[in-house]
Amino acid sequence: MGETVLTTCPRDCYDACGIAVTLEEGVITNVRGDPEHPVSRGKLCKKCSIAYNGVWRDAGARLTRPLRRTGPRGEGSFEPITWDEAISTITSRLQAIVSQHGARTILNTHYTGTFALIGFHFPMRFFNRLGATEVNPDSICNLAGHIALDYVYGTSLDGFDPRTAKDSRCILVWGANPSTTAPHIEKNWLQDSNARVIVVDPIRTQTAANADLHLQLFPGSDAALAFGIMGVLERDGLLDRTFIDTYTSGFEHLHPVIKSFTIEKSSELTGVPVSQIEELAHSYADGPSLLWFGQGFQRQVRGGNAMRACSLLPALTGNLGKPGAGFMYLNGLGNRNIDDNYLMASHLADGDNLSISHMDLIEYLQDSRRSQALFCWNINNIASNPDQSRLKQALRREDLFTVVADVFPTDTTDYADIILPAASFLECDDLFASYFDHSLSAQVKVSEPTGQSLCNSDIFRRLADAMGFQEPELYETDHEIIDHVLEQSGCGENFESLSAKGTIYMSDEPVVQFANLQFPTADGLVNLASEKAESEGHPLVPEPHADARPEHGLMRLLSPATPWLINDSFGNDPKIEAQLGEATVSINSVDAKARNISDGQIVILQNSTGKLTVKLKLDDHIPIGVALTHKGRWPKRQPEYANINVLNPGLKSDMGDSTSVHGIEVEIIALDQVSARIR
Ligand SMILES: Nc1nc2c(c(=O)[nH]1)N[C@H]1C(S)=C(S)[C@@H](COP(=O)(O)OP(=O)(O)OC[C@H]3O[C@@H](n4cnc5c(=O)[nH]c(N)nc54)[C@H](O)[C@@H]3O)O[C@H]1N2
Ligand SMILES: Nc1nc2c(c(=O)[nH]1)N[C@H]1C(S)=C(S)[C@@H](COP(=O)(O)OP(=O)(O)OC[C@H]3O[C@@H](n4cnc5c(=O)[nH]c(N)nc54)[C@H](O)[C@@H]3O)O[C@H]1N2
Ligand code: SF4
Ligand SMILES: [Mo]
Repeated sequence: MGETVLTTCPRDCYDACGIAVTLEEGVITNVRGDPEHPVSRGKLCKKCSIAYNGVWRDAGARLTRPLRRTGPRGEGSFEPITWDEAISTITSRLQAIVSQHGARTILNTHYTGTFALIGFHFPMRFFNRLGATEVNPDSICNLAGHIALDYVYGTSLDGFDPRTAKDSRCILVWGANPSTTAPHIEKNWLQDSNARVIVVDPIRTQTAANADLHLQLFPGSDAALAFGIMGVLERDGLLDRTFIDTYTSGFEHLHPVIKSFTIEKSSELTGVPVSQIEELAHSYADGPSLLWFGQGFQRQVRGGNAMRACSLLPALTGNLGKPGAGFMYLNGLGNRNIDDNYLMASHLADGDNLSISHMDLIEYLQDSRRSQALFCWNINNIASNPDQSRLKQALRREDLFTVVADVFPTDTTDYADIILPAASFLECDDLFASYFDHSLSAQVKVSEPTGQSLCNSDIFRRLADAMGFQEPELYETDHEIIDHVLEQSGCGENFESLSAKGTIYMSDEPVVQFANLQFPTADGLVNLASEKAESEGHPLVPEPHADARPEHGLMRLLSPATPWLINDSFGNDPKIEAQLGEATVSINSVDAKARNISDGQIVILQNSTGKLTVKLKLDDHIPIGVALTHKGRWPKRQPEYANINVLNPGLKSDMGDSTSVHGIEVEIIALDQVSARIR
């Protein structure tokens, strides 16, 4: 009989599944779900069952040694070097850059390759000390929504405890697609609940299809829908006046906007029938109701305004501060009494460290006065960032020194001067804190790092040492950090006891969100109107906005998650690639007919940013004017060396200069029509 070790999946996923790894004589033979884990209940998602027993355990597919580039940037020609050579090459170059150009010209890009606490945060200690410019990680994902919620509630990271759903009569899922992005939560929580489930999404996702009611609005019209709902609440006497008077401020500014916007206008702008807007308003007001804000709907040009408008609903209906009520965007570390400033040693930054948006990365890379070096770790920028062709071009700059740390040889590592091999989550001890609930889990090392790969923290300890940095925070060991975090959290576990359990909850009973009805805003109330927002260039109250529909035959292109990939991770697993098949775009047959294209045909998606060849699929559940594809393929494994981000102009949303990737517009043309044009 083999040995079983419990650990946790550290991907950027709501589920945070418990994993049981089986070993025979110290060798991993199987990676599967932990039967005792409350979310995964013995099963991993299909992508992880394949990849964790496939490419993640295939030493031949991994980066196993530090590498130095030998050919042109992007070509992928490298030679192995020792860690000492790699570290000394990097530090001598960084030291020269710091003295000649300043540390700010070193750009630090990173995101959620691993979302484990140390693997995600510890390298920031090095960059904070260095004084590098951070490319704000959330600006490629969810920053607009964070800022919006902050204006209204003073926090975006204090979400509901999902266990409170046992007291809910209604669960409203707004712009999230758990059937894909949180498959176990969809099955074991959402479908399992007795509450009425309502979904707001332009796509008839499986979550929407399973729901009791699906409002299929046009992308970018969420604020108009939210104001339509507010109109019904007002008209039908469903506003909770006592709650509004006691716990909110600014209603006098909001009320005229609600009154001046009609439900019919909301229906016209969103494409949602009046009856459905009324039905949603009545079900939601008849709480207790939960509201789950996904990250999809704020990736729009006015995504911040949309989040702000939707986030008024809990306060206007008194769906706060009681069991079964509340909202959730993301649950932050504070719910576990964990301080991310400690994890990142934020105090090592001298207060002057620059932060820029991913939407501005290319502009910085094109300017040698603003960028001399680029670090990429926990991120595959070429696959996930906007404006892929221009990004590749920018990375070819001869005098830009690029260092990439990854587990696999990605498109981005192909552009590195030095590649550093990172160990996988199966090879490092760490902790994991779910962003959907209030749990805390152990990530347990089950095997030695493959080849010469190192955990992220070890890589940056070595770099700090070679740079001659003295601060003790840079050398705190993983186990010292784990012990400190567990103690601060007050969970009563040490790493050994937590590892034996896998996952624990911080309390036995569900936590009531905002139980004391005090909000961390300036006045302690829910800010229906926000002077802070106004002082930062936004309207005092959110607006009932809807984006203009695309014109001149263009279509709105959405590229959310696929069930087969997690961002761009797993895009190199052959079995997963076989499941994905060739890249497709799905549209309504009405749109296909108007363009004289048919199911299965090869088409070109194009706009002023780029073009991509894909196969057409017809799906009459997709609204007219909308096209659906998915994110995450590895460009270099595609026939045109490009994925969907080759079409992404990188427009900024209204808050935080954040991504508006779901605001892309494209023309769709049949391949033979294109060649006819060329001839
Ligand atoms: N078109 C389009 N583009 C999008 C989106 C979209 O919806 N549509 N979504 C956006 C969103 S929401 C996000 S969050 C971003 C995500 O974009 P990324 O952060 O680039 O995606 P990931 O796949 O999470 O992780 C990136 C890399 O981390 C590596 N990695 C894994 N574990 C480790 C580790 O322990 N150490 C190191 N050093 N590396 C590791 C993986 O191998 C992978 O190459 O993409 C964005 N891009
Ligand atoms: N399988 C899988 N799981 C993942 C990921 C993955 O790549 N694959 N990525 C992870 C990451 S990084 C993140 S950020 C989360 C995100 O997970 P979610 O919060 O679920 O967000 P998305 O899947 O990006 O988009 C959710 C939905 O938003 C819809 N949407 C797009 N535009 C609009 C709009 O204007 N209004 C409304 N109401 N809806 C709109 C899309 O149709 C989509 O169904 O998922 C995580 N989980
Ligand atoms: S990616 Fe998500 S669903 Fe899949 S095993 Fe990891 S945590 Fe679970
Ligand atoms: Mo994300």
